[in-house]
Amino acid sequence: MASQKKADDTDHRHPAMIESHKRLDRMRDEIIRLDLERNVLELELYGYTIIENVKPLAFFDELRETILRLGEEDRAAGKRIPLSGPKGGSYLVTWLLARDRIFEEAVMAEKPLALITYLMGESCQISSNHGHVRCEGDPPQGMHVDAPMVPEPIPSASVASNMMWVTDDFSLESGATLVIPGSHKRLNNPAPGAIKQAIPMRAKKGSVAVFNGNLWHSAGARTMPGERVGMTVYFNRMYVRPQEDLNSVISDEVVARNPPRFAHLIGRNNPYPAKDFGFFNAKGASYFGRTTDPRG
Ligand SMILES: O=C(O)CCC(=O)C(=O)O
Ligand SMILES: [Fe+2]
Repeated sequence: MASQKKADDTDHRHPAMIESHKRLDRMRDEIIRLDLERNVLELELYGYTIIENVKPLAFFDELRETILRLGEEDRAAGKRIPLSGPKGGSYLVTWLLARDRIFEEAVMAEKPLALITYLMGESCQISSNHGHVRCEGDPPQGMHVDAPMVPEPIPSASVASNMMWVTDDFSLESGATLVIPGSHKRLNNPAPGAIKQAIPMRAKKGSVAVFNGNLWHSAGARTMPGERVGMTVYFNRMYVRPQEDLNSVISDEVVARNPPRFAHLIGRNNPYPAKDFGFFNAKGASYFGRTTDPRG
């Protein structure tokens, strides 16, 4: 194990380095405990992987219904966020984690979170939690990486990565996310026309896809009636600004009813931006220390 000290006392590592090696050990132990070795290989080779049966189907039904209900609330309040221009039906439902308790359970689901941790280290945080409702007739989204504002070459240790919760079967016709396997190694933005090389991320309802933010991808066009509902939990490294400032809207009561990592994930431990430099959040500052691992 990386963190193990030698018995003969020849170990001169800095305490922060030992801590960072312990983080590697925890990551390895989790991947093995949860049987995710194949998924890690797929993340390396393809840039994405699909975990099936992450929760009972009833949980996915409830997620879907809740996203549609909140989307309806947005529409009634005149605040719905269209995804496909004024005539299109597709839309985004934002701030989910702050709007219903079911999303707390989703973001803490062990297997997808272990894979996100593998990609970005245990210090990563949630950037946003969105419902993506895609309707028949809208064009596919433009091919992109989930690293907005990051200049090329995009760092190979991804600054952001994503989970896609599959609350409707994903197929070409239903509007599955389109991906170009292996493109996460290119470390740049997709070239025009790249979509021709893409394949749909086929997945059964009840699955969660985890993908490297450097992967070239887009939402596909739905060509059948009805709505494709998917839910992203989008993560970023501690030094990246999140899309949603969840820390400022989630109460202490919600933090207290969740596992300790929840607080970190929503940004409670982040020392930045500082209100008062007399105070540094000790938990967050522990990640200032030296490490050999690009995850931090
Ligand atoms: O809805 C999808 O399938 C993908 C959405 C996406 O990649 C995004 O909004 O960044
Ligand atoms: Fe994306």
